[in-house]
Amino acid sequence: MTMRPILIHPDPRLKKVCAPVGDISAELRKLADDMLQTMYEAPGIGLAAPQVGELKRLIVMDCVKDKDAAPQPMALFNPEVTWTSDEMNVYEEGCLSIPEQYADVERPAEVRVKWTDVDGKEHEEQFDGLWATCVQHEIDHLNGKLFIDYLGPLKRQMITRKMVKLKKERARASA
Ligand code: K1U
Ligand code: ZN
Repeated sequence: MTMRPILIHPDPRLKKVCAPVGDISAELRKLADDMLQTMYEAPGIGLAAPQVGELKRLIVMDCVKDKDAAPQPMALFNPEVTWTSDEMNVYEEGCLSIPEQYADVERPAEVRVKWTDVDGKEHEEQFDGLWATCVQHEIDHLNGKLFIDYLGPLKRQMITRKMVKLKKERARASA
């Protein structure tokens, strides 16, 4: 497994609509493994392929927060929301492509999602709690949408300016 660098906002690749994947090849399975390792190392609870520069419809997640509980890694190819609850939920979200910035985002509390797994098997399941928030955040990435797109223009602009500064500092430090 290989750690992949995570793109930082603003980056045009984070604003693109990603392409569906076809048959699940060994190369795609390796990408899913690399993304899971990258997510665990970050650390994070989710990661979408465009965050590592791959414009493909693939997300990974593990929302088990209890360190003593068994990990529950998931890789979802071509995930699609098929149902959303009327009940909404607010969660203070973060994003590995927008480090150290957090904001409340309101989303449906429960969602049903269908996807293809690493073995090419189709699934459809209902998610709630943090899993529901995370799967929606990750599917948004596949459609070029970031959690800051739910905020007002001033807050979004302030966070974007901070990220531009952070990227300049990181570029200077590694030069
Ligand atoms: O997509 C991403 O950028 C990953 C993001 C997922 C996410 C977080 C919160 C709400 C919705 C989606 C993260 O994982 S940010 C880091 C994070 O939440 C976390 C890090 C360490 C321990 C627990 C959580
Ligand atoms: Zn994110």
